[in-house]
This record gives sequence, structure tokens and C-alpha cells, in this order.
Amino acid sequence: MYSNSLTPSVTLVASVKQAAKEQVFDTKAIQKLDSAHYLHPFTDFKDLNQKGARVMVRGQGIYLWDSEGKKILDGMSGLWCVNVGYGRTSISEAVYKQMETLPFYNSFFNTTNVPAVQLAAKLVEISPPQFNHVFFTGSGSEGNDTNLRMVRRYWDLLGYKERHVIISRHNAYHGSTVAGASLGGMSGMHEQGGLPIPGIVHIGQPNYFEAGRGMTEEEFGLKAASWLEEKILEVGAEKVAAFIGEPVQGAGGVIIPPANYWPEIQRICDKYGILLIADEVICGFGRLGKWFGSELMGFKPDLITFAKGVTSGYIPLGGVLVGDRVADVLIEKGGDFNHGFTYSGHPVACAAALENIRIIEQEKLVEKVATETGPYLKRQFATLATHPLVGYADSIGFVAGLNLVRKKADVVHDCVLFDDAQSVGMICRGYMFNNGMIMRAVGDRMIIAPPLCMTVAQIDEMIELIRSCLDQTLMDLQGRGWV
Ligand code: PXG
Repeated sequence: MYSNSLTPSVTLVASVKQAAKEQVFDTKAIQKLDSAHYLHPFTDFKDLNQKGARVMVRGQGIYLWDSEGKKILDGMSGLWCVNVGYGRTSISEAVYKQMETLPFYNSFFNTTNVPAVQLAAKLVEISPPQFNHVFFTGSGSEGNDTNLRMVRRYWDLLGYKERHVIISRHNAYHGSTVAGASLGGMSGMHEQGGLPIPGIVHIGQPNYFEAGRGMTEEEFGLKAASWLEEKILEVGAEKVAAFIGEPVQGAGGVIIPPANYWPEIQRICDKYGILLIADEVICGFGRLGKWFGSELMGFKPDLITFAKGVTSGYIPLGGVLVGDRVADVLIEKGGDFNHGFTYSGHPVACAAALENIRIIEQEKLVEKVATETGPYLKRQFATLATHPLVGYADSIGFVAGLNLVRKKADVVHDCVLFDDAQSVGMICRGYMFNNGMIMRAVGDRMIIAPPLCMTVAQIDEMIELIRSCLDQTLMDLQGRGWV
């Protein structure tokens, strides 16, 4: 039913919707067209062209359907973003209504639009008290580019022209623009394109499983935070503008820091007067059982990057919550901040966000993750730690991860790891997908971030699916002689 020819859009929408329901897609034809023309993000194009992409056609609640009619439990909320689940018609209606009324107008040249104003006020209402201003972007990466430029502008306005260095962490993910990828600590990204750009340096991540040998979690939390102070002294405090971190690292593999890590990071930033940026692109909007993850982790950032969950991914939107410390200087000192995007404050995206936040509030999804489904997921996910392949399993709110190991041990640091972590993760991910479960692999760590609307019964369904896929992975690895 797909062809290269141009189809009038109304017919196309109707036919795609109908086809999704009736499952009449010609998968091979779509894959062929995909290979011919579509370069996917973070993808080995040659490899994908040989395999053919999976074609997702429909979503409802926590489930997806592919073009072969296969039903899949989406344990990753799309890409950490579909917090309210798929198929929310009230969001599509809000988007449609806004498109009919004012599909676009920019926020440059002393102009504004109603949904952007309403959303800014709403975000101020639900965010911690130090936030009274919002800068909108189109994505999380653009949000972090904004942070970089804004913190440098802040110090410039105060007369500290030298104070331009931003400290981040290895294995952090802050986006894929030049600044985002530089702020991030992914070596594979730095290798391509001569990154990081000057003025960005990295310290170790608070990964207890990887680096906490011989220490309690508490001791390790202080140790990992001390790397920040060491770096500040190495660079020179008078040159450091800000520290940026994800409250819980997402793309790096759901790295949950010890409870004392963030308060200690805050203490160090305060000691040297350094701005603290929380990248909440994943942790925001209820993911950890609070509106923002920094609230749970016990620190008070000066800036918060957001994206993803702000619209549950229905329409792209991102931005920065700007705390009073920074906003007051930017506003009072005056002068243009020469930064912004065509789609900053896009009225349709803001309308989608307003309806998304209304749903989160009405269904008390943040509270549920905090007191009901989050604790239930924690208990159930912990039962997977008894599996012979699982060396370490932890979770917080609605993110969780487990490490696949060759041999378990009572002390997690004594577990014997697989030689080829990458392949083991991919094998496990393959069983997950073939059995209708999306669980991501980051090396040998298997991770989930399910939609916040997931019920207790659906958590049971997911955990049993994961367990049976772990069994199949174990049998496969035994067959290869890897365990
Ligand atoms: N910060 C964080 C913490 C993120 O997780 C971004 C910034 C960038 O957002 P945009 O909207 O520009 O993509 C992200 C995005 C993965 C994966 O493999 C994670 C993200 C993006 C792509 C892949 O887990 N997170």
C-alpha cells in the first residue's frame, strides 16, 4: 500500500490509520523504501540496510504494534518520553485545535502566544520554588546548548569573563548537537567530529557497580562527588561556570547514584559559587516519582533542562527552567541574549504539553509512581536479582536496570563479567523483542523506563516477560559456552 508517489495528506492519514488497525502493511516494501532513503539516528546504515528496520505502526496505552501485527510491551516509553502512554486522544485534540487556531507564530520581536505563556506559568507552578522563568527550545539537545550559552552569558554579565568552563561526567548523555555531545561523556560520540569543544571537561560517573569496589555505597557517593572538587581545583575555581548532570543517568545505563552523592555535589558547587545544572530530560515529569528528579535526589539546581516527558513525546518540545539566581541577572542587567530557535515556544507543542501535564495531574501519575506503582516495580524488579544471569539489579521510580554477569557473587563487585558485554546485551535484547518486550541494552546492562500509566497488573506481566527472556538468554549463552 506504500508507494513513492505523493498521496494527498488526508487520504494518507486515513489509510495509515486504517492499515494500522487492519494490519495490512507490506513490511518488505516499507523496509526497502526505508533503506533506500532514510538515514536513522545512531545507526550503522549498512547493517540496518541488510537487516531491515522494524516498522512500528500503532500504539495504545503501554503497547505498540508493528507492521506484522505483533503486539509489544513498550518498556522504554518510546525513548524515555511517552510518560502518559500512547493513544491519548485529548492530546491529539488539543494539537488539532491549536493548529486550526494558530499553527505557528514566533516568539522573537516582542511577540508571544497564548499556549507558550500558559505553559511557562504552568511549568513555574509545578517546578521547585527557585524557578520562575522558562526558555523554550525544540529538544533536549537545544536545551543544553541554551544552558551553555546562558551560563556563560550570566558570568559575562557579572564581569567574570574567565568563568566559562563547564564540568560534566563521563558516560553522561546531554544530547547530540555539538554542545550537547560535548557536554555528554560518550566516548563514541566524542570520537566523531573532534569533540568535546574547548571549555568542557569531564569527571567520573557515580557508578557503584563499576567503580565502588571495597566501599560502601555511602563511601563511594562521597568519593564520586570528591572528583568534582578535584577537577574544580585542577581547572581553577575562578574559571568554572557550571556543573551539569542527570539526576539519574539514563542513556548511560540507568546509573542511580548513592543517596549522598547529589547533596555533596551541591555542597561543593555552593562552596565555589558554581552554577548547578540538572539535566532532567529523562528524570522530569514524574519519571522518578516527583515532578523533577532533583527534588528526589535532594539538590536545588540553578537550571533544569527538560524535554521528552513535557509532551510525552507527542510533539517535540524542550527547554530550560531558569532559576532566580540566573534569571535575575539576565533580566536586570539587560541587553539582548542572542540565542533562540524558530520553534522556541511553538504554540502547538505548548498546547500538547499543557494537555499532557493536565493528564499527569488528573491521573495523579507522579503520586502513583511515588507511592504505589514505583514501589511495586521496585519490589518486583528486585526479584529478578535471583536469576542466575543477574549480578546486580536496582531501580528508582520508573527506571530500572540489571547487569548480566557470567558468574554471580554475594558481593556485587566479585561478579564475573562477560568478555563481550556488548554482544551479550544484544542477544538478550533480541529475545526481549522477539517475545514482545522492549528492554534496552547498554552494554551488558538491561534497562527499562516504562510509561507512568503502567498498572500493577501490567508490571507483573512485564516482569514475567523479562524473566522468561532472561531464561531464554541463559539457554542461548549456555549453548555458546559463554556461561
Ligand atoms: N539530555 C538527556 C538526559 C537525554 O536523555 C537529551 C538531553 C537530548 O534530548 P533530544 O531531545 O535532543 O534527543 C537526552 C536524550 C538512548 C537515547 O539511547 C537517549 C536520548 C536520546 C537518544 C537516545 O537512551 N536522550
